[in-house]
Amino acid sequence: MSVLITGASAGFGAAACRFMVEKGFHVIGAARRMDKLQQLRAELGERFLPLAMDVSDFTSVDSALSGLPESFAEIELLVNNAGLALGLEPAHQAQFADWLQMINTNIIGLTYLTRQILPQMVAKKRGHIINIGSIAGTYPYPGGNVYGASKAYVKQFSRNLRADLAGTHVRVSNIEPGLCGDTEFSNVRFKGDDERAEKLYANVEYIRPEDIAEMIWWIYSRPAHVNINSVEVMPTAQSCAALNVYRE
Ligand code: NDP
Ligand code: 8X3
Repeated sequence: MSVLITGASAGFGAAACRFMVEKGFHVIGAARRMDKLQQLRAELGERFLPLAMDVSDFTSVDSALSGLPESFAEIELLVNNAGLALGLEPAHQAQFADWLQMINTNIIGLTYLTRQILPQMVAKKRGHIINIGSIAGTYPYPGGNVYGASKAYVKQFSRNLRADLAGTHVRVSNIEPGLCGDTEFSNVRFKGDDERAEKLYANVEYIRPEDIAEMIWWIYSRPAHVNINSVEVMPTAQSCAALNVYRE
């Protein structure tokens, strides 16, 4: 019995791998950067399997899944965490290539991996898929355009999976975090402008990857008859502002 966590080379994914290995699981950590995953392997030992996988590439996903060692092959929990935001420009100025990469990763990648893993869960009548959505999937903000839309997909896909999986005992949950620091999220979004990324977290008690890792564990470790559909979580310092009115 194993746990497969995508986006394991940084942020939430790496923290979740640490947490689940500590809880005694065999954990597969998937990402594109194998050097980062190998570092995690050195830290976590043989209960951690580093797996090179680009979730946006079907061939990469298929070949990664095909060679799993026996002790990792039976996946009990899939954490669809790999994802990214690129840019914060308004829609008419955004790079279309950025939009495509977000769609291919946050939507297509998550959907393909889910489709590949689900049959083994349904056949065993057990399993759990935890998707990592975002508050951006619910609350629009300037520059959130395709990123927010991709997370709205994750929200509705999660709900529809619940509908399809009725009676299979397979659980599906969606975690929707707000501002979380100590990850590479904003460094990636701002394409290496680390100063801009850093400013976003200045003087804010943000959520940390370990908080999300603990949430994953909590959701998974509820009794089998309890399905946490979704968890929306923000730092206490973050809340909703009034709707914008533009005045000429
Ligand atoms: P990080 O940038 O720290 O981590 C993202 C991870 O996704 C990396 O391990 C990266 O690995 C992996 N990844 C990106 N693209 C691919 C791909 N094509 N194939 C495989 N792996 C990929 O970000 P976070 O930990 O903050 O974010 C994790 C998830 O949480 C994302 O889905 C994000 O949208 C979501 N989220 C983040 C929030 C935040 O404020 N930080 C808030 C709400 C949601 P590699 O580059 O090695 O492939
Ligand atoms: C990440 C949170 O608010 O930057 O999903 O979109 S936010």
